[in-house]
Amino acid sequence: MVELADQYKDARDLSAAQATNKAIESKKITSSSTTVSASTVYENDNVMKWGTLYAIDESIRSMFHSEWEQSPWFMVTFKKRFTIQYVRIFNRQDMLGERFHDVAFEVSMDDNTFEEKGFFEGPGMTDQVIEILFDYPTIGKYLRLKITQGQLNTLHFVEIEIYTLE
Ligand SMILES: [Ca+2]
Repeated sequence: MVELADQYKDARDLSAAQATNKAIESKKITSSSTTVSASTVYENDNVMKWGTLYAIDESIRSMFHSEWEQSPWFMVTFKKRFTIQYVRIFNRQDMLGERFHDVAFEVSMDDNTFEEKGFFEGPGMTDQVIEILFDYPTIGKYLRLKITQGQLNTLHFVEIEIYTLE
């Protein structure tokens, strides 16, 4: 695993490489290839306002928001196995971006055994775009984000994008 500063550097290097080298081709997983779930949804499961689908609706005006709990999580289930290259999170836009902290990015083949492949210590900043470059190769069918520190947390962000090698 690399430090955050290195991850940003790597992400920039990656973008530069992609611009000049077509051999490195990453592809965004489309929402039609995924289902999304979470430990909880804010305001007593108010999915119309805070539901998991708002994390993948390609709008930064809508947000997924969990309840307050110790280790809230959000999970993306793919229709098939992918080699995940990096994940981009669009943090909350209006305020309270610091609530996104100590987030483990875990990958699984079977929804049973998860392995941590990236970590964002944070705390995040409001309106921040966070990119987590995964160890290579990271192959999986499930991707889970989970807050791992503290007693009372809520997990929220406006959008998640997952990029894979095909
Ligand atoms: Ca959204």
